[in-house]
Amino acid sequence: MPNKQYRLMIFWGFCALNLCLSKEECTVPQEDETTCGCAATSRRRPESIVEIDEPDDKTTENSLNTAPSFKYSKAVNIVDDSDCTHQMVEIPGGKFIMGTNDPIFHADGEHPARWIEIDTFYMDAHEVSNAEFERFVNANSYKTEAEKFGDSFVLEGELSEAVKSTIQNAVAAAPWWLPVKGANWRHPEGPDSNITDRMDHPVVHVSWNDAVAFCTWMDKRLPTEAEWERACRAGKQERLFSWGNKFTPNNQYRANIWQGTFPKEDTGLDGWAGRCPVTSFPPNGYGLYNMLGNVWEWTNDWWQVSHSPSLETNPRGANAGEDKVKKGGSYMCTKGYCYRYRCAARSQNTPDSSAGNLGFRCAADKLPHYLKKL
Ligand SMILES: [Ca+2]
Ligand SMILES: [Ca+2]
Repeated sequence: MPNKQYRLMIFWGFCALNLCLSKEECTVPQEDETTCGCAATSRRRPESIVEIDEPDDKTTENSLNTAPSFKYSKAVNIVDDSDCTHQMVEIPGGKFIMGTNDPIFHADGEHPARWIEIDTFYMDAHEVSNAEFERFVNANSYKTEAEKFGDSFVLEGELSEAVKSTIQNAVAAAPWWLPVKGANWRHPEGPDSNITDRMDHPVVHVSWNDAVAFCTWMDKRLPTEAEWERACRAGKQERLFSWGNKFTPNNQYRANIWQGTFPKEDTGLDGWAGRCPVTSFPPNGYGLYNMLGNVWEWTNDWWQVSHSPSLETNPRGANAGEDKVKKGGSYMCTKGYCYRYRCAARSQNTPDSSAGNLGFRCAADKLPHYLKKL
């Protein structure tokens, strides 16, 4: 029943907003760096995995979300198979400026600012949740790539000491990422974790291939990078964020990122240390939640870093490549490490890669028959 779904979304949003607003401006590290490890969690780059010389300091403060979280039982969040909570928003077609002439990361190909023309399309109002992904898995007996490979990348600080002690390798460019056996969407922080109380959180440890399978089953598809950026900008021209250029207007957080010293401690000043429910924080001008922050989102495009400055209509990225584009940054981003929670920012991973800060949302040319217009 769409009404029931809509009420559920409003309820999530209301609860989350109460917790997330009225926080102080975050203090951001000023370190200038470009290798935050955003793109380091790739399966097909085995040279990026190195042996850990010595066990890390066991006194490292665990930055797991220890704040009280909203409790939602599975039963509350699982609806009939005929029901789909994943509402979509109509994104108006037209011209907009994609990219920026003031790139933070030149190597990422954030530039140049160029005019793009996009047809009207539909975008999921929020990141795909665990509840939604579970319905897909149950209906199709689907196994994610992380489950087939047997592991996925998890932030070290989120692991229990027991799991951490079993790990011998780390990502060379970003040693806070550990390949963890048994980490997958049901066990996002390793085999001794679960999602029972986080069914309204974004699904993570899903590869691009998993995301495509889900969207296809939902009679949807992944957005192109241009569509994603159009949706992120929500009609605002040449702004850093969906809402403007100030990250915390009126001292209110609009996105879930990291506060504190990365990767040691996430103070959760924005209300969340770790991932948050998919309808937390105010939506952007198009009604889309968490386009920036919370989890990175896969797009359909192959990665490329040079772009034509000329007007393009419905661009679809490179014809082929090794990596797919992901957008929006995640709860692990800070200004000093991975200042990529900006609409123009981008990063990449191989299509079979997965990590604890990488999810997705779907797009569609037409509203699927089972959804009603918001
Ligand atoms: Ca946060
Ligand atoms: Ca996001």
